Amino acid sequence: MADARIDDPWGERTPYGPGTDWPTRTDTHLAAGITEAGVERWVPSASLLHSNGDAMDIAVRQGRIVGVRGRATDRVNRGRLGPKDLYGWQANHSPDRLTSPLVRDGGRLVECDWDTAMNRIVDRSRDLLDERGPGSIGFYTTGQLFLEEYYTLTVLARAGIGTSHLDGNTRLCTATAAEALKQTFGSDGQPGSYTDIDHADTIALFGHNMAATQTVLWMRVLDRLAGDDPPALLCVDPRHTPVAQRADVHLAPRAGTNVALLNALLHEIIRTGRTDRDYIDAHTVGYDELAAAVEPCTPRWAAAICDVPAAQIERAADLLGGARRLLSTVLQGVYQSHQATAAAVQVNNLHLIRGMLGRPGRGLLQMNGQPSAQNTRECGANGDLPGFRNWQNDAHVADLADVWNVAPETIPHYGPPTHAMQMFRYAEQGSIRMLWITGTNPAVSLPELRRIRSILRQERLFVVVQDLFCTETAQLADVVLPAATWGEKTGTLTNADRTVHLSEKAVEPPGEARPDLDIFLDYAARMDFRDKDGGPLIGWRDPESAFRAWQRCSAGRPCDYTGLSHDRLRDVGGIQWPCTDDAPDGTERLYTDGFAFADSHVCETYGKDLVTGASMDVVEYRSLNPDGKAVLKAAEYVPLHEDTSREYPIQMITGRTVYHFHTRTKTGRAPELNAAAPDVWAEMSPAEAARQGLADGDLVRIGTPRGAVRARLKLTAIRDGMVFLPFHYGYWDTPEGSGPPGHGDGRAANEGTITDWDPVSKQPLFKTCAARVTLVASRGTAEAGADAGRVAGRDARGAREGSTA
Ligand SMILES: Nc1nc2c(c(=O)[nH]1)N[C@H]1C(S)=C(S)[C@@H](COP(=O)(O)OP(=O)(O)OC[C@H]3O[C@@H](n4cnc5c(=O)[nH]c(N)nc54)[C@H](O)[C@@H]3O)O[C@H]1N2
Ligand SMILES: Nc1nc2c(c(=O)[nH]1)N[C@H]1C(S)=C(S)[C@@H](COP(=O)(O)OP(=O)(O)OC[C@H]3O[C@@H](n4cnc5c(=O)[nH]c(N)nc54)[C@H](O)[C@@H]3O)O[C@H]1N2
Ligand SMILES: [Mo]
Repeated sequence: MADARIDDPWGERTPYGPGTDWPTRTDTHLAAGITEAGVERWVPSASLLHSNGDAMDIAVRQGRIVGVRGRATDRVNRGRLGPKDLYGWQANHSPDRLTSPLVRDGGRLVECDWDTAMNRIVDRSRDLLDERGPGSIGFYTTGQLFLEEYYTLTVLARAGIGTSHLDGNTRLCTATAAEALKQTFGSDGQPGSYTDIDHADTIALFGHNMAATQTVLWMRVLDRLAGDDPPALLCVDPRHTPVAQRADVHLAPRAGTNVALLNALLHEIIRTGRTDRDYIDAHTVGYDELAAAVEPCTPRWAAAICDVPAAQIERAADLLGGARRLLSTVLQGVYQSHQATAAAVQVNNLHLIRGMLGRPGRGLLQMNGQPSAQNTRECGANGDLPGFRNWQNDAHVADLADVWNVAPETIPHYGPPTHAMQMFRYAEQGSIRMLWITGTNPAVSLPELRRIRSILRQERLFVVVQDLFCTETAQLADVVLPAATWGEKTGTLTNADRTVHLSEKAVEPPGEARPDLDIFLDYAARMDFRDKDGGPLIGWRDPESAFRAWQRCSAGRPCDYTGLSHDRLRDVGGIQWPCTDDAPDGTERLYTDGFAFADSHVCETYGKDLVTGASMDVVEYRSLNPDGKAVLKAAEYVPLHEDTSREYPIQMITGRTVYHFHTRTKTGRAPELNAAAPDVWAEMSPAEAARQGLADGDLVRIGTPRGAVRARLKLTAIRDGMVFLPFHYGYWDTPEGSGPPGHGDGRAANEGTITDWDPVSKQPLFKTCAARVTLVASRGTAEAGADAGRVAGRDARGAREGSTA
């Protein structure tokens, strides 16, 4: 089926009706010349290239991965796989994998042995601890390791080093999902379940291009749409994505106006009396304030802000207000946009005032993006404490100290854990002097890259990068550690609907590459971290014992893992947490019976102001929410920080294509995926292009006050007044530097994005800034034609992805 699934990412339909089981369909891709009979072993795993948690088995032959097969018995995908799942594994065998550590000597990175590399890190850590204290060391991790690894990293950073500077790239990804859940329900934890798709009569996607980014989940929706009694679909996205193409109502607002739109939807639902008063009274606080806040937010008011016809907003409100089983999903069009948390919380509010939670089809998915972002958050590797503990609650800190057998003062909790954007600020200002980066490529993925590069290049900052490849970030490091990855190490990962999967080692890592867990354990041993009785702080040695240590830490918390084990996950496949003695098969939906995590003794936060981000204290929380109910929190719309101007007349948004994962370190090395989208492009509407004097295929420059990108222009169905850039493409294919020789423009969308973040979740704004798009060379001229061959190949396929109508 090789290229078929490039041309059609979703494959054949298996239609089904409401309340029935999603049929199975087993997707397989094996390397050329290999048949299933030739596979020696199938090793259980799950996808590491998105948050959907597609269960799969890895095909092994002669010590090499030779393909993958979806697991038909698993609750998540029932056998299906997406294009990245099918082809992405080939990156594991890429000849340019890192196979030994590197250290910087005389300005150059040179190969060395593990002792040399680790000793450099340990020496620097000790010096810094002596001279400047724990606040001089920071850790920036990812949403792509395994639970066992995050937990180990958290213990060594928070209790070993004693630093509050530990965060994940989940800050760029789903910090807002976590924050929105905390603000409304008191704790992180996905309320809904993917099985809600099987029951819903209405599905609403807010800023979520599910067709491209959770292809298997979209197959589930497509199969419902193809079956009896299909659900109605609402899409809120400024682009005419494949989701928009299937929608009954598509709202395409100006970027950054989600709060205005959602307030108008809430206004209409309340005005027309389609609220569930009994549910509101029994389970929520704050309704009167919410109703008063959205009272002036008429569809006409929002229409002027969002530039969406008022009648369409009313149609959307009808759909949402009339639904009996409503499932909503929210993702980066909200989380990375202006007023991120405020907007995401309004979707929670929508579900609460309609009583649309905790029943089949009545679900809410504040989505994740990365495969194990959920674990980063649970384990406290993300700027929270492990087990969704509340850093403001001394009893929670004491309990954690007990689990780790350290004094409570050892765990920094005098203020909120440092968020990633602030960590880079501290590194820029010079208080952080060592930054250990694991499984993320900030030299491409953080906003305003010129600034990021200059921070990472500083002589005084000691940078450690732990990765599979010599990425743009690794090239700026002082020490590079070669990591093993998916298929080469064992661990667990939890998807966006709380389903935990085991991913087992199938093959040996290349050269001297080592699992991230082994690297962290090695560092902890060399640093000789101790607990308060002088025993080793970290007593585990392998993934299974690390998992057991985590189970103890999770016990009694919302994300309780005590009923799980590697063995059970191997036998059963995916299981949703909480999984305990009382709920041995896991928990399909949270909040079927009230909001226990919102109790002031349990909750992960006492809440924040949605507009300013100011934190509340326990006294304020208890007076607002004495009985531990869900909190309805209103937010007023505030205008964009960087809006369009005469000089920068176009809104710039960034995002993804179905074929690539982030900075393409894996998908760029899988031939089918790379060929499908080999180079950067920019999308604009035909009318906007005409206004700017541009045409399809032109080479254009997208400039912002911070930097510029050169890209081929593609005319698509997207709002006028807007340009879209995929953010996948890092350095040009030259060995050195960030731009092609001869001109200073880059290829990464983040050359132009802004250093600005949501006041509540601290998630950066990748989806709202102002830009100017100018012609570099017309299509057909010599300069524009230099890479015409590649561009033609991409366009033929590009027509099926992204927003092309
Ligand atoms: N193929 C693929 N799949 C992936 C990934 C990948 O890199 N490639 N990455 C994974 C990860 S980590 C993540 S976080 C997810 C992200 O998954 P998505 O959130 O679905 O992806 P994006 O393309 O970032 O953004 C979604 C949409 O937001 C819209 N948008 C932009 N601004 C606004 C706005 O102001 N309001 C609204 N309502 N919409 C707006 C964009 O037009 C875009 O279509 O995907 C995951 N899956
Ligand atoms: N402009 C713009 N910027 C964005 C976004 C956007 O929509 N627009 N989206 C943001 C979002 S949602 C995200 S999630 C980030 C993603 O941004 P990044 O995290 O920077 O993206 P990746 O390319 O996934 O980087 C992961 C790195 O980890 C390495 N890796 C993979 N597996 C392993 C492993 O097992 N161990 C180790 N040690 N390393 C491993 C990979 O080789 C790769 O270099 O980008 C953010 N940046
Ligand atoms: Mo993400």
